Order: sequence, then structure tokens, then C-alpha cells
Amino acid sequence: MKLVIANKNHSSWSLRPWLLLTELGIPFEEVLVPFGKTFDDPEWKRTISAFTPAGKVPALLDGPVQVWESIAIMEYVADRFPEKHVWPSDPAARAMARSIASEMHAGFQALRNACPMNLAWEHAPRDRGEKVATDVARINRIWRDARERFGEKDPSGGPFLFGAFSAADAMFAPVTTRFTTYGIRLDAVGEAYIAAVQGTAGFRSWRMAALAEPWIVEEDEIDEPVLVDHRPHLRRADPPSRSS
Ligand SMILES: N[C@@H](CCC(=O)N[C@@H](CS)C(=O)NCC(=O)O)C(=O)O
Repeated sequence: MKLVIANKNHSSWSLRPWLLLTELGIPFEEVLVPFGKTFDDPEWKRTISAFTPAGKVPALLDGPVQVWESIAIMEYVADRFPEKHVWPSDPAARAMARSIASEMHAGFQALRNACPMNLAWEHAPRDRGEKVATDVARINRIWRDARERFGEKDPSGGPFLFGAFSAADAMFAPVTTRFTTYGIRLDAVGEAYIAAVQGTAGFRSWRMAALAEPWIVEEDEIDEPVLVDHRPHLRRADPPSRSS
């Protein structure tokens, strides 16, 4: 199988299936097509369109089978590798896992727009508006509910939403980085969950590769003072073009 992705520093959708495959120990070949200066760079679109009719990443190629949309990729992997337990085995846990994964896939636009994924920097906390605060509160609530109802009772004893790592964790992994990057604090359950996701071998390896990337995508670099620069070797030529 080949997984087509883009820049690890910026492509939150790419991270989701990549982390799922990596954490579940499913072998795949990574094909990374770096964005141009913007996300709709025509050259990038042309290259990506050879892999997926949707012209976006991620895309999974399995022989003649093409799968796109992160959630469809996860369902394909679940069908293809039933022994890997992409979703929790318990039907009630699985129902919640699919519900919250879908909620993530379709929602939280305010948070996603205001706080683009960027593993390179950390910014000072600040009021990012009511809609962002509503998204943050809902995500914290989801994590708390999943841990209380299922995660804490799972025989695996794992620290993830449903105990053992599942597709639900892969869907929320990029959000954990937004909280870190933008200094957004959660309750104790939320903070422990962020540490668990970011402590996985898969996430640490993704992050290391992201910080070593030589690319800047101006669209996703926000105009705020940088408290911590995890990529000091890479200085942008021009000031950021966008403020949030
Ligand atoms: N709903 C899609 C979103 C995919 C997406 O927007 N990917 C971004 C990269 S993180 C992309 O390809 N952007 C390029 C574009 O929109 O042209 C999914 O779940 O896979």
C-alpha cells in the first residue's frame, strides 16, 4: 500500500491515516508530495491528481484500489485488516468512536481556521473568539466522555480515547498539536490525552520529520509572536502574509 501525503509540518489530514497505519503496525510506503507556496498550487494539484480524483491528500493506493478522504481510508484499512482493530471491538464503544471521528471530520471549522496545524512554532495563549472556545470545549468534552465511558474501563489499560489506539485517536491527533501550538489549555483528562497521543512512537517520528522539512507554506504561518521556534534553522524570506 502507498499513502500519499503532503508536508508533515502542515498537513493535518495526512497525519491521520499515517498515524493510524504506523501505530497499528500496518506496513505502507509513504509518498510525500510537498505543497507549493500555497495549498492550491497548480503544479502540486497536477501531481496529486495522478493519485486521487479529489486532488487532495491523503490518498491510499492499494494495487488498483484508490481511496481518498481520511475517514474512508480508515474504513478501508478496517476492512482490509480486521485483525488490527482499527475501531474498538465493543459495539457501543465503536458507535461512539465512529460518531466522534465523523464529528471531527466534518466540524470544528472555527478552531481549524484560527489555529492551523504548525508543529514548528508555539504561540502565546490569547482569546481566539467565542466560536473557537466552543470548539475547544466540545473537543475536551468528547475526550472526557470517551475516557470515562470506555477508555478508563478498557482491559488494555491504554491511555487513548477507547483504551487501545484506534481510528478515533488518529482523527484527533492533529487537534492535540493545535492546542500545543496555540497555548490552549484543557482539563486534566484533556492534558493527559494530549501527552498520550504526542508520546506515541508514530507521532514523535512524524514530528521529527516535520521539523526537519525545508518548506514554508505562508498560508499556514500565522502572524503572531513566536514563543518557541522548533525549527530555528528555517527562516522565512518574507514576513507572514496572513494574520489570524
Ligand atoms: N476531507 C478531506 C480533507 C483533505 C484536505 O483538505 N487536505 C488538504 C491537506 S491537509 C489538501 O489536500 N489541501 C489542498 C487543497 O485543498 O487543494 C479528508 O478528510 O481527507
